[in-house]
Amino acid sequence: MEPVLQAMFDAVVGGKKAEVEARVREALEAKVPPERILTEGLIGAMKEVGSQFECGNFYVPEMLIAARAMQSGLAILKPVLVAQGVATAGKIVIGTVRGDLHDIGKNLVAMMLEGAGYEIIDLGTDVAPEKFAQAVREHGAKFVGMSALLTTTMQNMRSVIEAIDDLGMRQQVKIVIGGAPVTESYAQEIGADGYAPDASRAVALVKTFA
Ligand code: B1M
Repeated sequence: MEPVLQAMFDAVVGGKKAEVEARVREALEAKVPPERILTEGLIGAMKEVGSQFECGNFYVPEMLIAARAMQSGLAILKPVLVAQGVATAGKIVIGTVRGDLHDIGKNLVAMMLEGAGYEIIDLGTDVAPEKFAQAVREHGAKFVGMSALLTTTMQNMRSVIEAIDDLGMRQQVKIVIGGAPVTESYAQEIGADGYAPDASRAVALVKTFA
């Protein structure tokens, strides 16, 4: 890994927001491809944070500070990742499901979809099933994207599909799910239309439904 990416990785793990921002700018100026900045410098560091948490070296505050540092780096990268696509490809209601506060992956998926020309209605985190369903109706969305990072909260994805069905709108939307504990077989089990393991494959999947 280039020194600038290694420095960025270390700064995210250490929760050093200003340092992360400086390294992202430096890497962009040095013409490091944005995809490598994202996957190696930023996402790679969050995986390391998760490992440190699992071994008991990090606690929730360290995880939170690292997440904030990562997000400030992402904010600088966003204009580069998001192409100038005109939002004509359809509306997508997206959110992290009830009980779950993790939003970095969801934000990344939203950002990549926006770059692909979709209009994003981002409901945020800890979103109740009824709120997803109401947003589909209110905005006439063609797609729903759900994210979950906890094995406990991924169960709430099923409730969102039921809530959309209850409002009689299941046939008008394609439902895509993702997040670390989510799998293709889980998507099939709950009746979602598809699963994507990462943000770029989420875009590719949504495009197949166009
Ligand atoms: Co939490 N956390 N966390 N956490 N956290 C995990 C998820 C965990 C795996 C850590 C660990 O133990 N190794 C673990 C879950 C265990 C489990 O359920 N199996 C865990 C835990 C236990 C918890 C708490 C319960 C801790 C506690 O309080 N004791 C608590 C729960 C709070 C809650 O949600 N109710 C908690 C809290 C937090 C923070 C708030 C401190 C913070 C989140 C801050 C934030 O998001 N704003 C946090 C963080 C940062 C993490 C880790 C370290 C990093 C997550 C992340 O941002 N990854 C995480 C460990 C890990 O994942 N290795 C961990 C980077 C991000 C780009 O990846 O979100 O996976 P990810 O998204 C990817 C793909 O999954 C996919 O594309 C993205 C980009 O490639 N994807 C989709 C995601 N959504 C998609 C949707 C799609 C398609 C693809 O379609 C719509």
